[in-house]
Amino acid sequence: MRGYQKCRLLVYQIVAVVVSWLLALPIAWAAPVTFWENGFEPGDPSGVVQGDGISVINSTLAYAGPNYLNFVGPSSENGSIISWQASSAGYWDVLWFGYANIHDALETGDSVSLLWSPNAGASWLTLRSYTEQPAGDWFAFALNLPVEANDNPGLWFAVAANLGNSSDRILFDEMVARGTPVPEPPALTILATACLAIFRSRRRHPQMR
Ligand SMILES: [Ca+2]
Ligand SMILES: [Ca+2]
Repeated sequence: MRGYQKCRLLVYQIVAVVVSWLLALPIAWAAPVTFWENGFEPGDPSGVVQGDGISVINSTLAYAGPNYLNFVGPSSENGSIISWQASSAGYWDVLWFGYANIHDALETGDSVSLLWSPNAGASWLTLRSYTEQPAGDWFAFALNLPVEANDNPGLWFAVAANLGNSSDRILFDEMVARGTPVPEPPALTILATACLAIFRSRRRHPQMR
């Protein structure tokens, strides 16, 4: 390959990359969208409950709507946990938002953890834990999930509690998971294929300049 042909190849490659990048920008910059939510408005947890002290309560105390999720002690011996399937298939950059309310102080030994699973509950990873916290009002939590949560149909969320006595209580409401839609590959593939075809055609037919 002569020098000017190498140069032209490089130019075509750079143009293909830049144009592909520009085409992807509107998708990459798209606002995150909600792909899972649970405000507990059906009046049940809408998840898998294991252990004692987990219920949905209809009360004006709810952060939004009529219902909230209630954890009260004492938790089961190995903890009480509720989990939800929240597939992120088709979404990147997953964020889990929600509201919590430590209604009665969490003393030493009490804990409530927000967990996620990349494999439909086969294993769990802790995103945040609350322990030794004073009682308070509703507060927001926002959790960035690692890249393993991207485009993952096995994504599950869970809340696990170890509460020592009947006065321990923590509430949750308005849980939402958001993500950025995964860019559609066909447009980029077609563009790259077209650029490559043009380049090859010009190599075979040098008069096409
Ligand atoms: Ca609610
Ligand atoms: Ca307490």
